[in-house]
Amino acid sequence: MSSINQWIDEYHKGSRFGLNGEILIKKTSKYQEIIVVENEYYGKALMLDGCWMTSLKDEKYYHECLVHPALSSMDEKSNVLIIGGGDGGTARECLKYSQISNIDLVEIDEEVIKISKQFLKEIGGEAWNDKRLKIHIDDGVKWVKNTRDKFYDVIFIDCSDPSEFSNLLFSDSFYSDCKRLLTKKGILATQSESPESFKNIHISILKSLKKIFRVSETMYSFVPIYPSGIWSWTFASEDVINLSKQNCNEALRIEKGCEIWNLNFQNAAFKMMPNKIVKELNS
Ligand code: SPD
Repeated sequence: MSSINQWIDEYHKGSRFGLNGEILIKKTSKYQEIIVVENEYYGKALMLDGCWMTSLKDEKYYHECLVHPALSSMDEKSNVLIIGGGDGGTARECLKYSQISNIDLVEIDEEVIKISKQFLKEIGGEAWNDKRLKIHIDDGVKWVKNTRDKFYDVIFIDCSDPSEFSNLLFSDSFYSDCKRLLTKKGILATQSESPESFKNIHISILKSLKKIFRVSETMYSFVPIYPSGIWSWTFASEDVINLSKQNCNEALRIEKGCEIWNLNFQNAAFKMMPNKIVKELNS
C-alpha cells in the first residue's frame, strides 16, 4: 500500500466531499469496498462503498446523537438491538448505561468489524471486550423477522446509506418488524439521513415512521465528514416518548462524559427541522 497522500472523495450529485491522507487499507469484502484513510484533522476515517461512515475526530457527533436521546429518556432498558454499527461506536455509547444487560449487534459484514477493531479501535474501545455485547454476523432484516415479539427495549439502526444491499433497512416492512420487536415503551432510534444531501430518502424515512409508529420525532445536527454536514436521527415509539426530559439524573451523568450531546443541545436539535422539510411532510 502506498504511503503517498491522496484525496479520497464521496461523490454526490456533482459534488464531492473529500479527505486527503494516506490509505491504510483498501479491501473489497463480500458486500462492499472498505477504505480507511488517515487524515491530518479527522484522524482515521472509514469509507464504505464510496460513502464516509465515521472518523476518529467526528464520530461522537453521530454516535452520541443516535444513542442518548433514546436511552437517557427511558426508565426501563436492558435489552438492546443494534442493526449495523460495525465500528462499535453505538455499542460503546449504549454500554455507558449500567441497566443495559444485553446488546445484540447484528452486522452483515464481518470485515467492517475486523477492520474497525484493527484500524479504528478507539471507536469501539472497551465495548469490544464487554460481556454484555454479543456480535452476530447476520442480515439485520432477517434478524428482525426471526426475533420474537416485544423482545427489545431499544433498537438502533446504525446503517449505511440506501444501496442495493441496505435498501430493505429503509422499508415499511422492516420498520413494522422493528415495532413488533419492541417492548411497550420501547424506542426505535435510527439515523435518518440528511435533509439536504439525501432529502428524498430523509422524507421517506420520516413519513414511514410517522405512519407506522404512534409517535416519531426527528433531531438535526452535524456530522462534519458527511455530504453537506447536516444530518438527522429519528426516534419512534408506540409510547409517548419524552425525549426532552430535563433534570433527569441519568441524563446529567451521561452529559458529563459526552463530547457533543447534552440536554440543551438535544432540545434545540429537536426544533431544527428545516422549513422545507416541514412543508413537504405536511403536503
Ligand atoms: N452517509 C453515511 C451514513 C452512515 C450512517 N452510519 C454510520 C456508521 C457509524 N457507526
